[in-house]
Amino acid sequence: MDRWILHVDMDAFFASVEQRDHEEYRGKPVIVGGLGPRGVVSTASYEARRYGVHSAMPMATARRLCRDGIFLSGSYETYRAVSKKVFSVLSRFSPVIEPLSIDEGFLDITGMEGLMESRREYGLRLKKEIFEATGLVASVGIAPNKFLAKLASDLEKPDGLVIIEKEDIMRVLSPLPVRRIWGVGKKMNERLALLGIKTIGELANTDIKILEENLGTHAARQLYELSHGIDNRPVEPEREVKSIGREETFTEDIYKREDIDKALLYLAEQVGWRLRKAGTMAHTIQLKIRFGDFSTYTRRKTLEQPTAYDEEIYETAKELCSSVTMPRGMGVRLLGISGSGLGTSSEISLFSARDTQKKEKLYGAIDDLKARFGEGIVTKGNLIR
Ligand code: TTP
Ligand code: MG
Repeated sequence: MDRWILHVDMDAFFASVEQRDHEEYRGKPVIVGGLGPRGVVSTASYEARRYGVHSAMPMATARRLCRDGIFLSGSYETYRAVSKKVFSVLSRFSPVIEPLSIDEGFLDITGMEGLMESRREYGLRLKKEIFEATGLVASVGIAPNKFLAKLASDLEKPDGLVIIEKEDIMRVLSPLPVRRIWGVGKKMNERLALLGIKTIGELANTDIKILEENLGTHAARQLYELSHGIDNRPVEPEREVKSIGREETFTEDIYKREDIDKALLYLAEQVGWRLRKAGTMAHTIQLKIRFGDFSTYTRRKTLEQPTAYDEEIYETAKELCSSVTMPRGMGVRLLGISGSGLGTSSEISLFSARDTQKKEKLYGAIDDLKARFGEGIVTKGNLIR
């Protein structure tokens, strides 16, 4: 049976929620992100994108480009609640859903032809039901695989619905820049440019041997397949993300306990922020430590209750760290913290609801600050205690 995959991605998600909730923002350039001196843009409404504002841009640049913009720090708790509603609509459309982030996911709709008049009808209905449930607009792509479905949902954003039929694959792919291939980042883009390959069509027409020689077998084969629109990855409901982590190699090895603790706190805050951003919590905390001689140790601890809270992650990491014996006279070259055994917060808030609520409030405030001052500026322990 032919596979059919649907990818759905909300349009200008955070900004659209703000416009939905504040009539006075509608039709105006709305920019959500860190409002402090080092803040970055999380997202911008399509009105703001016309001024050249986009995600990950320094807020200062956005302010310069869009003087009349509405600048907001946003509210993560609200976005997460909306996200839940979106996914509950999705669950009515397929039993096989792979969430990719707070506002996008894949649905395997293979063999569901019986349930719909056409694939277009299916896509339209899904968009309509999302709108009815949330008041927000989504873009949808439907194609024979994940790569093409994700690409399709982006082709006519906002309010897009693009279906890529088998016979259209190469016509759609060929003119697109290689950057549009999922997984081709800046570096790969540059390496391909050195080979004179700019478009997906050019990549598809390049001898696989040349690719293998220049990019390594693994990457070459993968790119070759994707450039021909081939992608056999299944939609994997369980395997959303297995772990969320962050590590740091220091420019100079660190020796002092105090500096190690500081680094651990920084990492814990980053991991906590990322967990909360993904709307999840971790049951197991892992510490990785590498010394000056490159010897590397990992230690893990499974907590009684999952966490997305900075100080719990920090305390656990500190405990794990003290269980590693420092080789004499050796400094620490790298530290890493990650959380695994992830669960959605809805499963998790069943535990000690009261405690969780209190903490969620506090962390809502911390995340607001982070959004305002940028992820880089950490609130440090002061706020937590
Ligand atoms: P995206 O789906 O990448 O962006 P978007 O929904 O705002 O816009 P588009 O119409 O292009 O899909 O990300 C979803 C949300 O995740 C976004 O609204 C804000 C958040 N986000 C960040 O906080 N930082 C980022 O760098 C990106 C890309 C997204
Ligand atoms: Mg989106």
